[in-house]
Amino acid sequence: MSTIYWEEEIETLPRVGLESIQLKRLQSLVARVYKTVEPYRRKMDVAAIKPEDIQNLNDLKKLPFTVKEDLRENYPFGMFAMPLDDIVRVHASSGTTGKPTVVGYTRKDIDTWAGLMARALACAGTTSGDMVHNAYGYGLFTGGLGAHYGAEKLGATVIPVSGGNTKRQITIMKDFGSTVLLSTPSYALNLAESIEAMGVDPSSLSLRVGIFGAEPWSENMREEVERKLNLKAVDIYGLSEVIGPGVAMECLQTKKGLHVFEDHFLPEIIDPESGEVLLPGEKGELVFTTLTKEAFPIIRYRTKDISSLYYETCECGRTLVRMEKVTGRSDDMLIIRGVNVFPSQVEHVLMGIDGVEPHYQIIVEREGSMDTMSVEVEVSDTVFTDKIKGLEKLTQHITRDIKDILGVTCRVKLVNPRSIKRSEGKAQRVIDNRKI
Ligand code: DLL
Repeated sequence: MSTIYWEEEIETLPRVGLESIQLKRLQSLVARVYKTVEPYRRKMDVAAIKPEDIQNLNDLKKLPFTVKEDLRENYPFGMFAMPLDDIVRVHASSGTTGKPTVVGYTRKDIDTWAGLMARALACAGTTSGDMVHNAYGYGLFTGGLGAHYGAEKLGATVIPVSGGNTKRQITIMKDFGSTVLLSTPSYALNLAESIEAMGVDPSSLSLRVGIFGAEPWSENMREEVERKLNLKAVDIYGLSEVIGPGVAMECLQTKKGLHVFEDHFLPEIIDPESGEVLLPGEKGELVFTTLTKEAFPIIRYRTKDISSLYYETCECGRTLVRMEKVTGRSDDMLIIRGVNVFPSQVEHVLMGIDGVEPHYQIIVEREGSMDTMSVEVEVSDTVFTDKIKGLEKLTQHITRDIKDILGVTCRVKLVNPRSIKRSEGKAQRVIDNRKI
């Protein structure tokens, strides 16, 4: 398979060249932010760091971290580095608590972002000949418009279908001949299920590639979607605070780790407890510094996403560092009677068991001083018509595998096919009823 590049020179640049670009951009960013964004200046003054102290890339770690709380305190526009007059668009992501996080873009930022999304699409093998079915939500969420502008820049034909209205999506897919599907992985499954229910043969569709992201998904989930939709599924990562989708992208060649577009976003992995920078290959929290954004630059933003970085050159020829697929967030991690559990681990176990559908929900309760975890899992139609004995056996099988692999005892409840609410965007996997 030959590699399709959007910006071959930069994507394959030897590391020395790349690092020299990064340093220049970092120095100019820090100088600008110190001058124009009061909350950064205050933090740097407290840490006694001046822009001139950034002499090499290693000096990045002298700079204070930025956390979601900083954005909340300066809501809505207090961390913008440009006057509102120069801002041509805002997006926002809804937090679990209180106010949304607001981010802004200048005209140049929008153009940079479109270029990065075009690069991401090309990384997944998309060309100007593709019919891009964009089922990421349009609106304040960065997914829809972010992907849209990138696909247009690439010269592909975009279908701005957004999320929801699933039946109509399938008709469009069939009639327009969609070749590339963009959606959350949970919505891709929802689509797959409806395709089956409508009696459409997935191989009669023209889908070739699925570009899925915005939420964690396991390798087993990848196999499931690839099989059900008859396409190759690749992972796309990003977050509003950094730019939106198009921060890192898996290549179609290897589907092993996501290339970070590090000429624009400098990644670090830190120990979430101590804040210390970890070595390549070590797992920890991802931290990003933007190098080129005008309106909303961000320095050492703690994403809470868990990953690791590795620098080996990829078979696809790209020299850009790869990040391991994000399997969870430090704040998604459930601690059940002292055991750390990520929803994606539960998903991985479930997807490996026959008769279980990829629809599940984890419910956490506190009984007295004890935390309990229940997993509600949908079973397939064939299993559901089985005798009670078969269902009991399946329940025991799931309970045992979760215990063996995750080390935690949970209650498993099998539920009717199609009874768990389907996602149209990001799926809600965990219901935490603990009042702590
Ligand atoms: O989800 C941006 C995006 C849109 C990415 C479309 C990919 C595709 P936010 O709504 O700000 O932005 O949410 C960002 O979603 O910190 C991760 O926890 C999670 N996330 C995003 N991509 C992935 C992924 C968009 N590929 C938050 N795997 C991030 C796992 C992901 N988690």
